[in-house]
Amino acid sequence: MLKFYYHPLSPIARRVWLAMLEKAIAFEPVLVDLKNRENLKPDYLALNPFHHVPVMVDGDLQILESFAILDYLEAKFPTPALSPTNPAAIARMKMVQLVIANELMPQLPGLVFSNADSAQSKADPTIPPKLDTVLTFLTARLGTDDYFGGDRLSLADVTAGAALPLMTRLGVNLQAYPSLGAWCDRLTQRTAWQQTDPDAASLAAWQRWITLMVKRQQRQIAKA
Ligand SMILES: N[C@@H](CCC(=O)N[C@@H](CS)C(=O)NCC(=O)O)C(=O)O
Repeated sequence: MLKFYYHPLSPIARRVWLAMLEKAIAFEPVLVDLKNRENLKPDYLALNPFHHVPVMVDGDLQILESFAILDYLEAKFPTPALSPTNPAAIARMKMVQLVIANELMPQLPGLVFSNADSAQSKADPTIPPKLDTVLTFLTARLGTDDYFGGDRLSLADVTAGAALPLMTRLGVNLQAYPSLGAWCDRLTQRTAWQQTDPDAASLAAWQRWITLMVKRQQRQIAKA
């Protein structure tokens, strides 16, 4: 059986988790305790020398990098399809996936940090300009469709959907992006999202931990 090394609060591991649930793939979950640095132990470093989750093990095959895992799952378990076959549609899907990875995710620690005292309050409607650029791009990509690929869920929704609904829980207000807000609501009604959504206490604990990490990093940069 597939072995899935993950942490329940990792939005990157959640991409893989969501895809497996949507495809009804059987897997054995292995929780990697990032807070207690289990990912720095030699056994885990042998699986992923970059000490990240997720990792997928299928027999002799060890796969790191969430997008490599998603592509493997799609090739091995093609039904139900989470990837289109039309070249332009594939390009549009990959574009959203990579914008999430390269433009949105680097903003997450800063959002966690700046909203550390107001998680879930949604009190502050201010969207930083860099985040606005991503949300405007995603709004344009979605258009009037239900999903990024049209009327069917794809890896673009899985990737964006592992991050954006979480960001709204951390205080990002999507009021100015109503179609994205409706898309978030559509996803969070799905069983896979409900099964993987962190509870409020775990989210708050994770937020405190990320805040500590960001502060530690800032102190190290100031010392250097
Ligand atoms: N490019 C990697 C990034 C994975 C990643 O950054 N995972 C984070 C959790 S969201 C992690 O494991 N952080 C712990 C660490 O780096 O020590 C992927 O897509 O799989």
